[in-house]
Amino acid sequence: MERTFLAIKPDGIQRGLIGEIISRFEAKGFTLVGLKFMKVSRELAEQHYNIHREKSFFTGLVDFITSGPVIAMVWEGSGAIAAARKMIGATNPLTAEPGTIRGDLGIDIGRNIIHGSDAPETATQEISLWFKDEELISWQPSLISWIRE
Ligand code: DAT
Ligand code: MG
Repeated sequence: MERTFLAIKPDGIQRGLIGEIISRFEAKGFTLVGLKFMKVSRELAEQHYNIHREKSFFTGLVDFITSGPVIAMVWEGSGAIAAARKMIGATNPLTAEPGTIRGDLGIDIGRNIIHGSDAPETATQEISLWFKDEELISWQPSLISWIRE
């Protein structure tokens, strides 16, 4: 079963979108296996966005992600990584499709509400960067047979 790392960014928290966002992944049928409400250190933010270290927007991105609390989550399900990316939508909310989180709820690339792992390798890396093993809970929702054949 595939796991992906998702984080509701400070703008999503400030705008009161926690419930709206979590509801979408619950309704889809993915299983929540880890969640924490946390203030992100500069060190964690820089590690998380290490791939963008040389980009012009890197400092602004780290400033933004450390500017207020975030919700870090791990969700599980078949195809969860790619499906969550689809549900999140394109990086720029202005061009993200309606029906996606960014397309429905955002406007600005620097305020795009949510992060999602982009591939199996990054999902594994990000989950271990943000969560200790004991913070992840393996469980079977009792209605799973109505979601998965
Ligand atoms: P995504 O979050 O869709 O995976 P990414 O990995 O390319 O996008 O970039 C990480 C974050 O950096 C993105 O969510 C918002 C910010 N960002 C990306 N490109 C940007 C740009 N051209 N200007 C400002 N911020 C940008
Ligand atoms: Mg990315």
